[in-house]
Formats: sequence, structure tokens, C-alpha cells
Amino acid sequence: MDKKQKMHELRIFAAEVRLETLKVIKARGFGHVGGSMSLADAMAVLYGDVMNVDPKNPTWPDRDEFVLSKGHGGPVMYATLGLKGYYPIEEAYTLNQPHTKFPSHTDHLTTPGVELTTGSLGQGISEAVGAALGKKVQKLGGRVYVAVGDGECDEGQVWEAAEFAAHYKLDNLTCIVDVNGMQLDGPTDEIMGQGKGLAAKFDAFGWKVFEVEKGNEVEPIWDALQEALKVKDAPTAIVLHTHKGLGATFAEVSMEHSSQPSPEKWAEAIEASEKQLSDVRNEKV
Ligand SMILES: Cc1ncc(C[n+]2csc(CCOP(=O)(O)OP(=O)(O)O)c2C)c(N)n1
Repeated sequence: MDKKQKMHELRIFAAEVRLETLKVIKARGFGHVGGSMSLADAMAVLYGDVMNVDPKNPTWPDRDEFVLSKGHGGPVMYATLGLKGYYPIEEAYTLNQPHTKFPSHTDHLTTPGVELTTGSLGQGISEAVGAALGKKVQKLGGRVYVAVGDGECDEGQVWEAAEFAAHYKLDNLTCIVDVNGMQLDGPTDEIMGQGKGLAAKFDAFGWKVFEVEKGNEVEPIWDALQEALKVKDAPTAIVLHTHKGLGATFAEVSMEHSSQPSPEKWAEAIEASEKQLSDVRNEKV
């Protein structure tokens, strides 16, 4: 398949992920819309093309693994894994309800395809570093991908993981840094300034960094991930500049962290998302 066609398919997948993320959260009525939607395009590129996974054989040792360190973004992962075939997507419409397999934060013990349990910010990247080292020690194939939030990077544990990964030259580890500029209670810069920025910080910790200004477009994300595959002897960070809540009409302007819109606002958002999907499907390639 040529690259243009591939990007078109990934744009469609990203629009499907956005729509299903909204449906998953709507079924509960409230949840983490903002940080789910900012990551939708990266999830689509990873699971739609880049990652080597098999939903029919989810524990195959040489698979690529993904860890959602910003575990509150569970809905975007459930949407992606459902669309990818790990389970019927409708199962995820039980988000955060009693006895569900889809808790608000990702849990390895409950959800097919979720590799590691996250939710306490900072821990997921440490787990991912351990998984990448484990692959090296056991001489297994596959890579480990992990997604952290920019607010999450206020956690010291992120930087312990970062120095460890560089020290052990974990070139089978790629960290997606979702720089949407916001965290739970306000703009990331106002809560805790991040100096010269997260690209400079990962670089200073010995990572090879790729910065993507259009972090909600599939093609530059895909290009950066291809470059990351070529790097030897260092972990890679893909710093994505994204928009919190993108594609959710009630959240994308306010960039709110979690949302509980009225039924009317939900209906409006679903309709807009369905239209976006149909527009992308009808794009001329
Ligand atoms: C250790 C820890 N402290 C606090 C929280 C509560 N919390 C959940 S999400 C969040 C903000 C995270 O911001 P960011 O990483 O930027 O996420 P995004 O904006 O991408 O959703 C906080 C403080 C937590 N989950 N874990």
C-alpha cells in the first residue's frame, strides 16, 4: 500500500477511535474525555500500523507492547483495542460500572490487551522501562511503547525511569509524550513550569528525541515513529504537541480534564464526531 493510502486509512482509524472513545465515556455519562482525545491520533498510528500485535494471540512473547502511563486515558485505549479486535467494542460501554472489565484507569488484570496496570502517574513509565529491559534480558523481539502526559512529567518517578532507560541503552523503548499543555487543574506551565520543555529534558537525560508540532496529525506521528525504529543504543521520545479534548465539541474549547456534559451536549458531540468520520472516509486520496 502506498503511503498516501496508508495515511488515509490511519486518519479514518483515528476518527473511529475518537467516536468510540466518546461512546465509551457517554455510556457512563462522565469521564476523562480531554486526555483521551488528545492521544487518539497516536493510538491510531500505533495500533493501526506501527505496532506488531495480534489480538488473537495477545501474549505472544515477541509482540510490541503499549503502556498507557497516563492511565486515566483508559477510554481511548478501550476504544482502540476494541476496534482492533481484542473484544467487541460494545463491551467497553460498561466503562467504570460495577464488575466491568473496563475500569476508568487501565488494569492489566481486567482488560484484554492491557499490558500493565497504571493510574498512579509516573509508575507506568517505570513499568515500561522494566518491560523493555525484560525483553532485552530474555532476548525477546518487539518493542515497548509508553505514553505519558505533560502534567505527569511533574512526577519525579518519570525522571528516575528516564535516566534508567538511558543508562541501560533501552533502544527498544519509545515514549510518547502527550504535550497538550493542560493537566487536571490548569495549564501545565502554571502548575509547575518545565524549564526548557520536555523535549530538552528527555534529551538531557540521554534520550533521542523527535518533536512533532502537529501531534494530532497521523503522518508526522508515523514519520517520527519510523525514525525512532532506526535509533540504536538509546531510548526514544516522541514529543507530541496536541490539543486536549480535540474532537469532543463540549471539551475541545475549554480543554477540560474530565467532563460530564448534559444529554444534549453528548448528542451534539456524537453527531459532530460521526460527521467527522464520514468526512474523512469521503476524502479523495
Ligand atoms: C501520583 C498521582 N497524582 C495525582 C493523580 C491525579 N491526577 C490524575 S490525572 C492528573 C493530571 C495529569 O495531567 P497530564 O499528565 O497532563 O494528563 P492529560 O492532560 O494528558 O490528561 C492528575 C494530577 C494521579 N493519578 N496520580
